Amino acid sequence: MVSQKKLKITATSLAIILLWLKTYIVYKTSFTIPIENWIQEFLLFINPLSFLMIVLGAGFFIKNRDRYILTASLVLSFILYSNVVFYRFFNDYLTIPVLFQTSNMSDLGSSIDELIIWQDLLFFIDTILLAGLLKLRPVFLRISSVSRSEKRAFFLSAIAMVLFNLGLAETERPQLLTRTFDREMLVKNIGTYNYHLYDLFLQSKSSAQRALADGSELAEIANYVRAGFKEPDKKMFGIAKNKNIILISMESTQNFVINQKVNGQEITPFLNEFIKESFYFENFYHQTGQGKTSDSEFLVDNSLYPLSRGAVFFTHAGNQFKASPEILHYYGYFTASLHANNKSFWNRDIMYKTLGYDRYYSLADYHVTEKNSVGWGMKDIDFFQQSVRHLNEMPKPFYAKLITLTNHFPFELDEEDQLIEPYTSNNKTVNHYFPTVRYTDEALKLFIQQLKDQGLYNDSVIIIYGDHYGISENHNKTMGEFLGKEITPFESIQLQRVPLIIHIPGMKGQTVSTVAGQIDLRPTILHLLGVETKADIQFGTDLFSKDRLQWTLLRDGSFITQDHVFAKDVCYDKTTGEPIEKRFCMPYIKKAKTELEYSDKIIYGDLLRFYNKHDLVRNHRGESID
Ligand code: GP9
Ligand code: MN
Repeated sequence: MVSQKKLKITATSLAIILLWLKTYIVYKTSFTIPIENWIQEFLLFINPLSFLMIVLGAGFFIKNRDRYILTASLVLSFILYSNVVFYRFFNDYLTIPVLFQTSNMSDLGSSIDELIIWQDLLFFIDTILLAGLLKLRPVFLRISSVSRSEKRAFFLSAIAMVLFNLGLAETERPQLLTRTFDREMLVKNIGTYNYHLYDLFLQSKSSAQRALADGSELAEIANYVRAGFKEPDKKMFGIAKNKNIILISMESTQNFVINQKVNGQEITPFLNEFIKESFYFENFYHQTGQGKTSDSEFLVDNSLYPLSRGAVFFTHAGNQFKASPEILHYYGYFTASLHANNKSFWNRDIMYKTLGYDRYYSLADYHVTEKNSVGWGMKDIDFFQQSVRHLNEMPKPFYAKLITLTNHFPFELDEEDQLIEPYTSNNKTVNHYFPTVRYTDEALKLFIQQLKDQGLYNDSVIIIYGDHYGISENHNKTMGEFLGKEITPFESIQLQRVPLIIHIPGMKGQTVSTVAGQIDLRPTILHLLGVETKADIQFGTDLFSKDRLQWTLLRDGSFITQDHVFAKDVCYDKTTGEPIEKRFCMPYIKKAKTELEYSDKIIYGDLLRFYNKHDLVRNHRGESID
């Protein structure tokens, strides 16, 4: 009765098990995927399974099943192996745009010999084994066929596996697919194969929209923005020519903390003083969407609106833009972004190249230890301290953006860094927000001192802005208690104000109440440096322009004018905060719709590719491009 001792298995299951185990071994040996707890380890282990079940299960419907299984195994092994080779060089996972980014690929091409070693044949060992087993059908193995009910059970378990994986990933990493566009996080949670499917979906969607676009749409948009162009203030234009620009993005910092106390203690003692010697914009709004920090970066550099869903840093990193780093590079500036996080987070490594940054100082450029980290990563004080060294070494003049991190949800802080007591309510998030804001304020104080010590302070325009809200609408009740007023939709919009502080060496401080948003920073900065933007496609207006229209538009279509706020389809009187007839907001409702539509068209259609580099250069030489 030899046959009873035979291991009974289907060819499909055999291929799945081999590929599954191999993928997990490759995760553990060829990639560096940080694992914080056993759930993450478990997710990593199970994440290839559902995809493999579906792909190999498709073989049930194919006549020559053995050949299908072998081909699938070979193709999947090849995809996995390509990722390994790419990772050896770039420390990142493959994306479709990257495959077409020729400069990246030529970097890889020149060192391909060093990246491939003969031991790599091991990556295909399971396919070879599978081929052998299928051919020889050894005595210990009985490769059985599958009945109709077994097939049904198989696919039901595959679907259950997909749901289980996604459900667990969502609890471990909320809003994984809608907002956390970090490749490492995606691979960790949904697995390398599903990640490629997701990437393929994003790619085909944006290619279709791009393919249908033509240059004529740009002409209409150009007419609109140029008609709205406001001349810069003559006194301010070029006032900071050849000075460095130091942009500081303050994580999750809303404007209500400025000149505000908690438990009788100032939340931002340093900034409260610093605004006295700077231009302080008290009606400055963030305009970000799901792309959060990355959206704020996009707004600041491009003066375009981010997208209503997804992060443009992720979905349209292959587009052409005319971002300020690219323009300033042309003017002899060294342009850099400094942020002590994983370089692929928010797809920054790729998007920064697209935006024309000369250098990205990311995690690898910082000495990050357990001691100098908290919450999401490196503590702000240490980040600034190490960043000063980078600033010192940069060619001058530079345009450098520094992105803080400590004041990130869930607002964790080590005991020794807690300079003020938390707020006392039954809402932990709101309570802990204040000590982390206070910590970043301290970090800024030390940073400004270091700039002075290094002789950089007087040669630099320092621009500090909040990237987006830190306390979401879910906490309106506690916020209402803290501020002593009910948080209506009107107040909610007012809470979207973030600090904007512009310090220009030699200029006196001033509080400016113009209604403004992050979209206005690009023209403001370029004009301060003496760069014309008259012919550019941008939706913002110079903050110092005397003719500014008092208006700013948020990504969800809400807007703020001198006298009104429009939110959730209701027009509010700004002085009373009470709803009034919609007709008062009417003229701006149309403008809001047009601007968001135009900006989206530019991004989805990649329209700035029709506004070519040659024009950019001529435009900035002051020549007409029409
Ligand atoms: C991550 C940091 C925070 O690098 O910029 O991103 P957020 O979650 O605020 O968009
Ligand atoms: Mn942020």
